[in-house]
Amino acid sequence: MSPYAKQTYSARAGGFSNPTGVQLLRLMDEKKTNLSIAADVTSKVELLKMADQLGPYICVFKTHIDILSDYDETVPGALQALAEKHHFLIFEDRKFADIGSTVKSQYASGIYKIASWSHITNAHPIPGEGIIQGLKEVGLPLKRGLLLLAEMSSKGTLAKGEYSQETLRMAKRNKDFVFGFIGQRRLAEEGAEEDEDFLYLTPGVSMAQPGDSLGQQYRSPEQVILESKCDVIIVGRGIYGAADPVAKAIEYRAAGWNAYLKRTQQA
Ligand code: S5P
Repeated sequence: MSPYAKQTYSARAGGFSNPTGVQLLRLMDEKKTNLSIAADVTSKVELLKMADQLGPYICVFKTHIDILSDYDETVPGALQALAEKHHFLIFEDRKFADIGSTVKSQYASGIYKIASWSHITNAHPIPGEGIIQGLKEVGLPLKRGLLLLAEMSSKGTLAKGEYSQETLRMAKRNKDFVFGFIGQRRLAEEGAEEDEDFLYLTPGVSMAQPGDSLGQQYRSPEQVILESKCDVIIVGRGIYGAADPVAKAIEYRAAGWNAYLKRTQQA
């Protein structure tokens, strides 16, 4: 088994240089949760209500801020206040994918000014390493952290094989800023043991559905945490689409946490 997957989250914190990565690892053990909610709603009232109601059960609140139809500049402050109240990190799932110079402006400026309020964001490695450099110049002074999309949950994804391998190598060269991946399994360089620790945040999680009509593919919390040795389950419709989202979040949190306990207790 991966040498890192056997360890507790907080024991792994020492191997991380990015402050957001360290904070997340410690927070998960303190709060006993490896659940992230994908809050894909289009109204700010609903978004903030979700952050307040589900906040106690999650480690990361994942947003797509550009799908809000009534966004205004009070939203980031309100989200930050809830992050402090409930002790979670905010992850704007922006999926940057342009040249370094452009993503720098997209991250710092525009209507959303993502870097000013989101602890975590993510990027596709497709443009090459300049995308990390550009985002880093904005994010590192603010102590932010970046995730690279190494693999995707959707059917037919091109992010696989050598693409994922090169993504891992890019992350290794930028550990000050990149603390993990969006991915479906832990990665090691081909033919080698895992030699550096990263956090793996994994979407495509549902205990009820195998997928949706647009190519999403789901696995269970056990498959993600126990079999694939990922660290955080990201759940969207499986929670906010339920009749009682709080009860569902409690269920997913327990499933994710029990799988983690089993994994760390395995000899
Ligand atoms: O590979 C991916 C990467 C991401 S970040 N597959 C995904 O589904 N996501 C995101 O996770 C997606 O943008 C959405 O916000 C969430 C999954 O939502 P669900 O409703 O299918 O659980």
